[in-house]
Amino acid sequence: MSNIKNQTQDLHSIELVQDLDHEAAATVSGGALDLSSLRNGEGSRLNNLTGRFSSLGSFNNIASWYEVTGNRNWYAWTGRNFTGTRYLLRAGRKGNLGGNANNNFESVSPA
Ligand SMILES: [Ca+2]
Repeated sequence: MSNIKNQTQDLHSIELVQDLDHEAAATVSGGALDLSSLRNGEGSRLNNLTGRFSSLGSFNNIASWYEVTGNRNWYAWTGRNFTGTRYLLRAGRKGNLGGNANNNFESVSPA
């Protein structure tokens, strides 16, 4: 089981995420993570995360969409304190979260 917990799932390789903007450019240095409670960036937003968050607080298990601005990848975990299944959120990408990733993120960190 430990190898499953530590496995990183690439959202764009398992087809759970619809890539909304293939032209998104990863030209901004640094970068931040945005999350929203509903698909397509709608609903409540948690914007401009720039550091490690061991818990998303009131946003735990709510995110249904993400956007990574800039040129730095991010990780998101289904458990608090960077536990559970880890997902890779690629720099410059955005998309809806599907399957086990939807309404399941509880901690995030730059990769
Ligand atoms: Ca949601």
